[in-house]
Amino acid sequence: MNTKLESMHWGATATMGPATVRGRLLVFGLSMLLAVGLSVDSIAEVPGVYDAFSDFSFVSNPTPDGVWSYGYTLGLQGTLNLYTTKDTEFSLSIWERPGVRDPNVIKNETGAPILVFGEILFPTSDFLHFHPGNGELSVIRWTAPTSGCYGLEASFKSLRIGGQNTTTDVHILTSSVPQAPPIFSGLINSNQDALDFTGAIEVSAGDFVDFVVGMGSNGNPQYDSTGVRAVFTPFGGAQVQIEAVISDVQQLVNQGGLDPGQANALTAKLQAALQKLNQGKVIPGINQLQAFMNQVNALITAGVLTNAQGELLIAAAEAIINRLLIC
Ligand SMILES: [Ca+2]
Repeated sequence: MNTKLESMHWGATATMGPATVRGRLLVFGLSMLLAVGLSVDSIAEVPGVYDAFSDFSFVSNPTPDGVWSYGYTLGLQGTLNLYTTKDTEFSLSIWERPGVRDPNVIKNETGAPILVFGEILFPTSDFLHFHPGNGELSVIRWTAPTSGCYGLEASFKSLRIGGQNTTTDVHILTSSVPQAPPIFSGLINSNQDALDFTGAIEVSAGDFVDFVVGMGSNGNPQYDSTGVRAVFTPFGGAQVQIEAVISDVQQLVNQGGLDPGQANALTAKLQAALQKLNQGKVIPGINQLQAFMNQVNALITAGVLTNAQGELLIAAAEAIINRLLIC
């Protein structure tokens, strides 16, 4: 057993506790794919999506694109002190302070699960590990590269699968509302406990969102290995625009252009798009909008909708897709 870990209290055992090119170039590429009707489901790197796990950098802190940084504070809203030291114990990629294991931010970059001390499971996807110190909060910071609206999906989860329970407090803070209470706070009090946050967040370029872990209700950082997943997906005002198209469809019913069944079939796709976007899932939302456009085209072909009526709906859906891709 590793003595460094034993002495560092990161929570284990009975002895202690291309640089990704983002933005318009890739947006353009995606638009081209859409234009020729190819599925975009298979695109691994969705433009403008920021994922704490897949974007993790062991090259520099902050990451080379400046979006993610890893550090600690001495209290909620406190000044962020960046971790300056790297270690690779257990084949893990560890950001920490010189000679001090906790607090930290850690990724398993090996592609295979890593089980430490038979108790802490470092997964191969989704969850970075972070751990509080004795009073220090560990922080993963996302700095907004551009202004706009983002869907945020976040989860906190105890990474311990045995032994003593994880007891941590977890938070999401944003600088876009200075000194405001966290937009999310919760307590993890047992192994494999998980807490989820899904919502939309509006930011100006340079604003940050912090994912924070503290030592929890027992005031002790031992056994406090906590996983965090955070995915930002850009969208901008699309929900409001989709609601407007739903109203347009209803208006066509009122005018006698559509029967209620046809309208329901169209509205169902728009509602599904809304649901996906509210979950921060842009590409599935776009797929629903494309299904809506296909159905409108079929209704034009069948003579149910006039060209003018149909093209209005299609233009509205296209505008929403463009906005989703550019925001
Ligand atoms: Ca604790």
